[in-house]
Amino acid sequence: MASLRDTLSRTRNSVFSRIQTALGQSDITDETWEELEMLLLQADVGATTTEGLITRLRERARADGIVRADALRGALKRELKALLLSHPATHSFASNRMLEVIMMIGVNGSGKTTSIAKLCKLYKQRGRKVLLAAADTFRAAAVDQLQVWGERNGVDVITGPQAVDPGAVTHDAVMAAFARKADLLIVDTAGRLHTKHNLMQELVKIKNVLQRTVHEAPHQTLIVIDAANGQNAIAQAKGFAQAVGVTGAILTKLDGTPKGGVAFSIVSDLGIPILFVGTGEKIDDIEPFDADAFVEDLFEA
Ligand SMILES: Nc1nc2c(ncn2[C@@H]2O[C@H](COP(=O)(O)OP(=O)(O)O)[C@@H](O)[C@H]2O)c(=O)[nH]1
Ligand SMILES: [Mg+2]
Repeated sequence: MASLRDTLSRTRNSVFSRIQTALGQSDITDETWEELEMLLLQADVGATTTEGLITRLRERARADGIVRADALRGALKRELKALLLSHPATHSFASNRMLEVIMMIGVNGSGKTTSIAKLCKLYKQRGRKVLLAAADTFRAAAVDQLQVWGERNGVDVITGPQAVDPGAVTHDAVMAAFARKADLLIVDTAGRLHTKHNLMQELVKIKNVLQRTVHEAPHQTLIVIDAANGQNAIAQAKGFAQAVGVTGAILTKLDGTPKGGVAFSIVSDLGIPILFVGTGEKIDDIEPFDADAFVEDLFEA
């Protein structure tokens, strides 16, 4: 199982270690701020979030009388942690609900189905009775993929014939969840249709089915974000959030990208917590997001 520290190595080596160097043993000059800004942008922290960070850091430096660049390191770490903790993740592995429903959304290839398999195992290990709904009916392969993961996890997957209305599959899955006394239903959805508008309409339909059939559902709507998509992913996520609302994010593929700084943009620009990070392709390659460890691992030499 890949550790978070290993996973972040590309982001750390390509950007955050250079931030350490930029905040070296010299006095703070305009160049210090410019370089810091450039590096944060390179890590896909995003323009608005970077600007906010720099402003707060400048204020802190002024207030604390910080003149040496290396003295900014601690202040920067504190600001980054505070940013992530502004929307803290709550990991409710236990639930008092008769049936909890998680709806997974995100663009094609972001890692929805893989993340569902990983979550399925995590929740099952914690004693939950999990059922999966294959509501990505657009591609037959997507249904097969979920079924394979379901079998490996010993969990039932509710499917329909191909090209069936995903709302109908969702409805069947809810009924099956009640009948089989499952206490967690995870709904897989499509990430691409003929047009984007159709996709959003389809997601709204799935959500409506859940709202009609289960009290206060969906209890979580998680957007799966491929870290390698960087700032593009933020723009896409805004579209999803507008259509169906989003309560949290799963940040995948941190292992292969220098764009891990997008985590800060997710929390700050989208205003949602990151619940889990994907650290590889295997079933155990997932970790609950820990803001403190994330920032420490980014800077650790
Ligand atoms: N390296 C890495 N690959 C991942 C991760 N999560 C998913 N993938 C890979 O990304 C590809 C697309 O994943 P999939 O779950 O099918 O995406 P979906 O279209 O959103 O359902 C697959 O090859 C996965 O193995 C991750 O955290 N790290
Ligand atoms: Mg999929």
